[in-house]
Amino acid sequence: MASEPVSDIKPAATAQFEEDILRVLRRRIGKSQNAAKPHDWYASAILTLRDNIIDAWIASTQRTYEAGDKRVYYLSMEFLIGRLLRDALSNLGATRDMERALASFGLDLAELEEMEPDAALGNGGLGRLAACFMESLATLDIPAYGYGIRYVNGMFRQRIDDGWQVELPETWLAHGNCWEFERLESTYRIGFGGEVIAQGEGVIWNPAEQVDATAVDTPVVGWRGKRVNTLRLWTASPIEPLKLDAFNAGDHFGALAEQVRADTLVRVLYPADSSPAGQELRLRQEYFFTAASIQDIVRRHIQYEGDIRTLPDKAAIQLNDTHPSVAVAELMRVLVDLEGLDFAEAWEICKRTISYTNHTLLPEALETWPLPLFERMLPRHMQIIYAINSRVLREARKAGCTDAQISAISLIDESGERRVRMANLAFVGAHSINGVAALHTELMKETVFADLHALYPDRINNKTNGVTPRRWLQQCNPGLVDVVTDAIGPAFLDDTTRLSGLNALADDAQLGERITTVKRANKAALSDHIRKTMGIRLDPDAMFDVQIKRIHEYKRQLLNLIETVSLYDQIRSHPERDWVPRVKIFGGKAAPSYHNAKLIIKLTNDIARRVNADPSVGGLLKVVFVPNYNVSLAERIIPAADLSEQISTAGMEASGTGNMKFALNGALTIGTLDGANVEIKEHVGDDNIFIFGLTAAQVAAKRADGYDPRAVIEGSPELGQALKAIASGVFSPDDPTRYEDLVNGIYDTDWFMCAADFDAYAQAQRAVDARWNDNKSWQAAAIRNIANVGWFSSDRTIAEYAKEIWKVL
Ligand code: 26Q
Repeated sequence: MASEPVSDIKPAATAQFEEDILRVLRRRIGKSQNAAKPHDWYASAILTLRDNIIDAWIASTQRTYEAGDKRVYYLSMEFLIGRLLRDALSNLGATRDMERALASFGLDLAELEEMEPDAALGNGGLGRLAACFMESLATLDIPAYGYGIRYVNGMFRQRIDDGWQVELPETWLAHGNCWEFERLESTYRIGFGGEVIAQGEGVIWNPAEQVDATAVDTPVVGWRGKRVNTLRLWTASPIEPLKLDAFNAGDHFGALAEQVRADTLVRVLYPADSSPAGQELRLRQEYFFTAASIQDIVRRHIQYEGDIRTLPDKAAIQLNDTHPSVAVAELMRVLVDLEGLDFAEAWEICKRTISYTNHTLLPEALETWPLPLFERMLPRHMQIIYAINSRVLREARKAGCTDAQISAISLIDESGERRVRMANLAFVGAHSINGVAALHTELMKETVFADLHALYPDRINNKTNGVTPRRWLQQCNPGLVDVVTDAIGPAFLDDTTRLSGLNALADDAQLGERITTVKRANKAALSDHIRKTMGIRLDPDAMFDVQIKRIHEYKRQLLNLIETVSLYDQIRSHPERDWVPRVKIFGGKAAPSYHNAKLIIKLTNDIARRVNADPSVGGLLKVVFVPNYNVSLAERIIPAADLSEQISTAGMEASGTGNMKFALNGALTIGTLDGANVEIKEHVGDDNIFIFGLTAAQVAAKRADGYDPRAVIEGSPELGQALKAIASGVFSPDDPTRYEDLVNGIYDTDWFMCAADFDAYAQAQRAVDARWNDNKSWQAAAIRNIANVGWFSSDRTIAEYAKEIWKVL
């Protein structure tokens, strides 16, 4: 890495690593140097590095304790971490020493890095944001714990069979996990079901069923090793693992039933990231990890401070979406039932401690639970929710709310089968509710939270997302780091806004060439990888046009595909024009139950098969669907992208964070005025981004006025032709009607307005071509992107949370 000195003299640290690796290999892995297999070396390297981390970790904890600092608790059902070896090495400045130490045994660090499984304990944006935040919290030296679930099976592995997605379990723990520490002493009992009985002044909850939650800790190293924080993931175990009398009586399965129940709780991540699966197990998971986390927080506070009343001064609890919303009721239960506070005082403590981040406006994604299910599983919490609701609705009445407003504010949705609204619960129980991009936050105030916002106008605030520049620039694109360091010095490594120094050099032809050379090398490396893994040959001199993200109709992969088909048509009709050679790269997983998303994957592969085999496009167009898109693949693909597709229907993508990663690595964005694209445009300047299509307000107006997609299609011959080709089976001769319904959906409803935005999108793509042909101008735009997106570092985001919400900076 550019930031580390290169020296021929073997530094002490290298020699120390060599010695330590051999000792670990022998004493902890139980292998001699001769007998060691690659995985043994891999484990030795991680354990050796881990030993280096532990001292800083203990020191960080000690420092917080002695200073009596306030701690941040980030509660999230998902942490999409990816690999940790390169991250930890780089943040500790130990990459070179480890590389040299391993080389002395004839080993290649890069090869060992590839052996590490991705920790994929998340679906997509929300989980990856939690991972970036954990790294930035440590970097900013903020004492923090991430709390989540140690899923045995994380996000499923995606295989493509005959073009279709097939889901396979991801077994990231199959060879153990070198990074984690089980903390048996941090075990809490978690109850479910049963009944609530009155006792004296208060009540007692007698759960019908209990499991133990045990902490498993992973250290999180900040940049330059400043601080090491803890990611604490809960695992479940039965209180009575084996019912021996049942076993002895011959009921071998029944004897193990509790073990199975506990295992099931933490077995698998729900692979849905929008329409919430309403399953009982999901609610059990939510309560399990939330209750364990709240107990741990309260236990720590009382141990250090002695007085539960000072909790808000020493603890800030951030809820990552509504998945841990039950924390509001659980904290109230602990304060009132276990700590003996009166309800009013507990309520103030709860609100001052908790804050909530919203990540979606899609109505179908807002979490609600059937009231009977909630009451059966968490009877005491249901009582507390009723009590909170009556306080809140009285406040609303006093403030002059109408009946309609009251029913919108209520924690219970009474419109059909009664349901508990988790977003309303989080909102009323928190002192801060934030959106994740400026537009998203404004829409929160105008739409889903309008009535709650009117009642509590000071609570909603914006914290535009960010990404960690360590993983998403320094580690994934060392070539670019070298060039930038040569150009403006290394200050940007500690403060990404210093990348702005590049603005003065945007028209420097030499810098432009050097950045192009790095991009070319990254594209060649990606092409190599795709050739080896998929057998497809790509031309690294073509434009790499990339859309990688979860497959969702609102993200409009379909719009991209329709335009691809249209381009294919035009290349064939006008082979004489000087088309820009393009590689269209797609990647992303579909929720297993999301029919149209799976169909879109199949369509991508059907188009790819046809286009890639057509000699008449003469290599001007290639289409690739990269299977099993995950964090590690993102680290390969993003540095190799020229064009970043961020084309969601305006108003629907809360923020996006991929958009930031691409721009930071010098890709230009083609996108709508949605989510953080709006702010990226403001930072990079209108001339350095390709914005097209309806605004959020126009989308809303069109829907209100009655949108007629059929009329739009009739007015756009290119669109009509492409749709006809797809619908008539040009790409699916084996099953000509495969895409009939999908295309009919566009003619009849087109909820996501692909038709409405098609012409503008196609036109923007031709503007992209024109800019690409002006090489100097493209290079300057790429430099201005890199120079001006330093603001989208998660360090900036976390500093804002810390100052404005948590009050810890
Ligand atoms: C809820 C209940 C039951 C089952 C699943 C879920 C569930 C799980 C995950 C609902 C939503 C999610 C994930 C949402 C998500 O990733 N949202 C994204 O968050 C990013 C970080 O803020 C934003 O950048 C994206 O715009 C937003 O889509």
